[in-house]
Amino acid sequence: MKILVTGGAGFIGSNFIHYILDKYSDYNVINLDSLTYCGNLGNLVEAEENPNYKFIKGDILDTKLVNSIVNKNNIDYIINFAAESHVDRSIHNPKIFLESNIIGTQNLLEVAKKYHERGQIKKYIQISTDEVYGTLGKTGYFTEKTPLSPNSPYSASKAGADMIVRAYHETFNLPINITRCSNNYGPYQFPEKLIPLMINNALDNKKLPVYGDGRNIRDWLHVYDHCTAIDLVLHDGKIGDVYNIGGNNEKENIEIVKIILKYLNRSNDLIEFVEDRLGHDKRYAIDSTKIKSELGWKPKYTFEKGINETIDWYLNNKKWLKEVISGDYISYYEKMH
Ligand code: NAD
Ligand code: TDX
Repeated sequence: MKILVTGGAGFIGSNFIHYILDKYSDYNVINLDSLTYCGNLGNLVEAEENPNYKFIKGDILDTKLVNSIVNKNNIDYIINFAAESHVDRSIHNPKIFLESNIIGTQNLLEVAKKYHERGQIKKYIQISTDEVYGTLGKTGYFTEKTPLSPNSPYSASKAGADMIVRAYHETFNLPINITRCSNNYGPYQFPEKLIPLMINNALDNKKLPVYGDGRNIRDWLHVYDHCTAIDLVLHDGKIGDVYNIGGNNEKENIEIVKIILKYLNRSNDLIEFVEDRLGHDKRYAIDSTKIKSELGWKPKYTFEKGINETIDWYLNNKKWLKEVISGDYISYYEKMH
């Protein structure tokens, strides 16, 4: 297989590249990433030494570049991780979300379509999110049949992307899959997201900003388990289908923050309740029956094991953390908090 991974210098994409290179010694991976504020080649140090891996700096909006990469490297699978991914940033500056997430996706689809018609591209996979379904009340789960009802500019842009992926399948017979995963955590996550932000602040004895009353619920999955699910969809996913991925680990944000503080032996006094996020979705919960029963997916991590390992990872990778929180991160953090 020759796989074009886009957005592979980000959190999930880099974990996926490590996973694929470790598992399949005969697969080639090309990583196309424009290295935005959260794209980081420091996530891929080991991959750089692997002859089956190549990095290309560039934008998924650059049609000519994407076209030439697919052509020259005989790419047969495209997996699109590239996106603006942070809800808070989408509230402050929505436009770039529409550009990268929707137009960028359409650009990749157009190239995929061209090379599918030539018999080269076998499948296009869109990495989407449970946030496209909107928000849940106290009960119920998102299934693949739940209507899309996104609430933030981020989730609206991801839903728009999903719709255009679906349209390329329905209209042009492009072989596609869409995966919709719940909140990921694990190594290499940029510390603007809840878990690494709280770990980083606790280590620095800084206040931990909890939005609203801290009772919003997310369904957490270790990034490794997301990677194993994408691997199954890549090989066995039924053409045209959507697969939900989630770990049945529903937690209130405040619970997570307290778990982190306890593990790091810091006081709950560091918690600071701050103004709520605009349009803050109350609860996400994924029904992953389909991927479990059709593709045999089974997550490996319990939340307890995953979060402890993740906190240890950040403790053992202070140099990585220090590098990503220098520069732009400081001005972003000061603006937001
Ligand atoms: P991330 O922000 O850590 O990484 C995104 C990567 O995409 C970065 O390396 C960035 O440089 C790159 N990128 C952004 N715009 C680009 C462009 N126009 N051209 C080329 N590269 C570009 O995000 P992540 O958390 O790793 O998420 C990856 C994907 O998974 C996203 O599509 C996101 O919507 C989806 N997702 C994330 C989660 C989660 O919990 N993090 C859950 C479900 C789905
Ligand atoms: O400082 C904070 N304080 C806080 O209370 C931050 C950054 C977050 N929160 C809350 C907001 C959410 O309820 O924690 C929860 C998780 O927030 P994020 O880490 O920003 O994730 P979320 O908004 O749930 O979106 C994530 O999961 C789905 C990813 O960022 C998306 O890319 C993915 O699609």
